[in-house]
Amino acid sequence: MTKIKQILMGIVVTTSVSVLPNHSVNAVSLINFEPVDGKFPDGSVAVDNMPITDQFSSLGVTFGIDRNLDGLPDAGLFPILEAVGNSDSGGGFTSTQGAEIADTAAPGFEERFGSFFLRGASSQPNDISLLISYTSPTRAASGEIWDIDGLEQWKIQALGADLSVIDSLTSPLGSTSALDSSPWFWSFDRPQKDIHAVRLVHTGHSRPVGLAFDNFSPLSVEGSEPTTPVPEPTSAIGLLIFSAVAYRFRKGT
Ligand SMILES: [Ca+2]
Ligand SMILES: [Ca+2]
Ligand SMILES: [Ca+2]
Ligand SMILES: [Ca+2]
Repeated sequence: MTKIKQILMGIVVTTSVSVLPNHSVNAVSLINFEPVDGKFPDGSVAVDNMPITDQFSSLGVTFGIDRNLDGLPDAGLFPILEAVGNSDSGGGFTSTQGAEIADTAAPGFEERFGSFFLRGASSQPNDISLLISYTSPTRAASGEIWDIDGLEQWKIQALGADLSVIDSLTSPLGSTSALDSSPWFWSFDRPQKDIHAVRLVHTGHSRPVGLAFDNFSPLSVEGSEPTTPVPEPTSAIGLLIFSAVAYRFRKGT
């Protein structure tokens, strides 16, 4: 075996072996703001009106408010955990389901909404600019804004490494959609992991205005995850190259 062939074989074998175990794709995680046994992943007890910051940092994301739109969380401003239902004066949105009931999902959406969601720091437009910052950039994400009605409209922005906008989605205008007390699903699915933060900005003319945010999938588009691990195409390519080189070597060419 010539030296070059030995090196080439080594490279191909290394490539194949290192690629093969990487078929587990993204971990499936969904932040629906529903505590497990009353608690969030950091061990804190979930209660109505509590500020949400780093309770989900074990999943690689932290929550803040970006009032000045610089891509960084503003000191002292936090989104708020809100209990479904009209239990206190600090609420998220007004539902017109039957009567003026606060924070209540439309019929058929109750289970999807659960018991908690995320609202803004106040009902002023700048105070509901939710910012989700990543520890490591992601390729994809999805989530829901609930109860887009009246003059409400949103932009969902993906921020890059320098915290400038690299991708943007626009919600329907409230008055032209049927989203009262129900979710509007949005998602980013990009070719590479270049999303360093996601920001929600209210661009409509509703005053005052509320944010109702739920079912955030930080690392993938919810529902797109394969249920069984499948080998990546690169594994097959690696094996093909390996086979070809091995065949050529065996033939002594
Ligand atoms: Ca800011
Ligand atoms: Ca409530
Ligand atoms: Ca409340
Ligand atoms: Ca929920």
